[in-house]
Amino acid sequence: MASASADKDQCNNMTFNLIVMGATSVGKTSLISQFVHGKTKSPSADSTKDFYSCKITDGDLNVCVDILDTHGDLEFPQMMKLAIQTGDAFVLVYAVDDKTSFERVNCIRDMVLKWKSKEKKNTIIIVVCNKMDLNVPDRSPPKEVVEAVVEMDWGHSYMEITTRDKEAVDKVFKEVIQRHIWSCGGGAASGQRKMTSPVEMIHKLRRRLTLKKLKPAS
Ligand SMILES: Nc1nc2c(ncn2[C@@H]2O[C@H](COP(=O)(O)OP(=O)(O)O)[C@@H](O)[C@H]2O)c(=O)[nH]1
Ligand SMILES: [Mg+2]
Repeated sequence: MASASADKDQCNNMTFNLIVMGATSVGKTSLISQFVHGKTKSPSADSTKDFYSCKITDGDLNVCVDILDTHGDLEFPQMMKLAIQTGDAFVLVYAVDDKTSFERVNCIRDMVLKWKSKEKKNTIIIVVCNKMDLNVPDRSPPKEVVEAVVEMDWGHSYMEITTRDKEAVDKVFKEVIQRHIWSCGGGAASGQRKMTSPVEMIHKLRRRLTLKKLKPAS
């Protein structure tokens, strides 16, 4: 389904930016790694890489996806804002054994809606509950509550996975792609392409802000 090194010329149908967000250690990097490389790499082995380009084929469609792997708490609000504003779709991840990580998803969603207010209708958000292999008894919040909040109150897709299951991981990305295709409503057929790649901007901003942070106050 996915090929990691996308040749953008082959993406005759569309290109879009997908941002994966959530608290630290919920499995964001593992999710992307499983999708792109077919295995959950040791995150430390790949800690410097946070941007992936891949091509997804769905039927006749070749969709190029630029995936941004964010760090648990984006260090600077400006970076968080930039990441959100450049994203077309968002996968918000929480872990079934970490109650506060669902609260984090709630906060991130609020920020996404705030900073993408002009295109609210087209903003795709998928909420993913990860680490289902842990079989956590007495989940908090309970599954029924999460499903009701995410699907009925918020109107987003909700999926439960373990990043160790490639098939389940692929389904998450397939859902994103399908929602994107629907939201484009004919963009694919007309060969619509998005040319901007914001990831370099985010890297630059991150470097600039890190330098600023390191600079002693005068
Ligand atoms: N049990 C379990 N552990 C997972 C799963 N996905 C990721 N992890 C582990 O959770 C830890 C954090 O994963 P990582 O992908 O670095 O999380 P990130 O900080 O959100 O990028 C690592 O030790 C992973 O091996 C999962 O589905 N099940
Ligand atoms: Mg990570």
